[in-house]
Amino acid sequence: MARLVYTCGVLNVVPAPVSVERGPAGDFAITAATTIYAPPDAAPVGVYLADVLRLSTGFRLPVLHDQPADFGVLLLLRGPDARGGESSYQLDVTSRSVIVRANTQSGLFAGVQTLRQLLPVESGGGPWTLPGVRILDHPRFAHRGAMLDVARHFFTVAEVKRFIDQIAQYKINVLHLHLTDDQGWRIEIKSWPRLATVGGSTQVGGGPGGYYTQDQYRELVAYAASRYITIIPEIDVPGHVNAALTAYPELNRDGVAPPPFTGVGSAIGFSSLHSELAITYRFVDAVLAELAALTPGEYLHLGTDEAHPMPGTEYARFLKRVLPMVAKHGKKVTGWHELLVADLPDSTVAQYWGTTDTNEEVAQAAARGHKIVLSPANKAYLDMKYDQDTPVGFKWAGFIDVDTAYEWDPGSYLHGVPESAILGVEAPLWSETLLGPEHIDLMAFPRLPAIAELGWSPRSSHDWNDFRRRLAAQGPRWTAQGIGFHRSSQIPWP
Ligand code: TNX
Repeated sequence: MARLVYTCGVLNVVPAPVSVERGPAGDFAITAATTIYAPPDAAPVGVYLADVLRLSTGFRLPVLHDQPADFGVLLLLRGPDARGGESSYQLDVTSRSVIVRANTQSGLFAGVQTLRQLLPVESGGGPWTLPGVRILDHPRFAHRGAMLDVARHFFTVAEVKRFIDQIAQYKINVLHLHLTDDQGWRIEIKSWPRLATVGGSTQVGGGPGGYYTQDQYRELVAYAASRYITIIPEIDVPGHVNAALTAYPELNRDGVAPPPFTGVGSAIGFSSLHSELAITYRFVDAVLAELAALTPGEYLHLGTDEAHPMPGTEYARFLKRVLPMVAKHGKKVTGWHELLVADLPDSTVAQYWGTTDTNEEVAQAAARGHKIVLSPANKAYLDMKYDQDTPVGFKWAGFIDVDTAYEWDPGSYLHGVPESAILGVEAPLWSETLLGPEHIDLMAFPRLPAIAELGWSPRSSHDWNDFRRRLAAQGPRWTAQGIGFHRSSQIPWP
């Protein structure tokens, strides 16, 4: 692993690339006369780069699609270093050109994110010089996720798009949206319209809540896709369903709708569907059918956590009936690791949220061939407070300052779960205490980039002191982007 040290200074790229070498052929200055070449099948990435550079440098650089010159910025969908598979890229900077090579658009996009971080801070006024380097890079894990809970507090389409833009910079490629919970149902289901109109009408603290129409949701899916991010939608069943129960009395055993729930905390896990009611399965199947139709990605997330009122045998019976519905609608299942008690198709992915580094059920599932996404609550939960002074968040899984978020190895974290069983990592941001985007910023930054680095960078690059230094350099970028991050005392912010 080449250290990220460059003779004219130090490169501060997060996540750390696989290898960085000093380029012998000089630095490249972006000026008003620079052109971007992107062949037609790389054009979206070229346009994205031009937009990003317009915002930072003020230059409106043209994106050319015909014969490439050998100068300027070139995005090439051919001739990359073949080592890394999907999302791998090579970035070469010389005094004549900046060339990003990749096999896929998502690889070019990852290279563009690195390129952005080689430039001076957006608000600095230039000159816009890129240091001469050769970078070879590819991800360690396929799934590098962030989760946003839009159920406890609703976030608008614009707020979710803003979050997508933030996380894309750190090569996150999955956005898991927690769309339903006790406090709100946030996605329009046309065959069960009251889920959104009634179930979505409030939130924690009793505010007006909200929901996404299917058109708005499609807009979010498309926006994420334009950043090479796949949305995994979560419908949480059989627990965490109070909002649905308020909308349809017939989903309740006594036929009486409960009042809306706008609280938090100790009441978590109080609601449940009823495994013996036939309507329960019509409801779940209808929701999954519409959700699958809205989802280009492979997975639907079924929640499956904390269904406390439902006895274990019923829980297994419920899942046994519901799992084949997901397959019928052409999707694979992912869910919180509680679902491992059920008999599952091999393709089922379990998301581990426990706070211990041993879990027998997860280890056995990995041995049977299931893939695991790691979101250990005491490391990766972005809704935990940094320390006792953090104004929002919880502390049930402990305080999580940046070192705690960073100092673990997904490949060897869970006893008996080998690296080959790890699909990736995901940082969940639960929103019981988050009142708006300013709280998303505060809790996600700087910890989300720490989890993103664990998902992308090779184990051999793991180094707290080096990470702190690189992370510190992101601070002024966040300020320039209007991200109100937490100025953790562990990081030497400039
Ligand atoms: C646990 S982790 C939950 C969520 C809460 C979160 C708060 C999991 C699958 N369930 O319902 O929002 O804790 O930190």
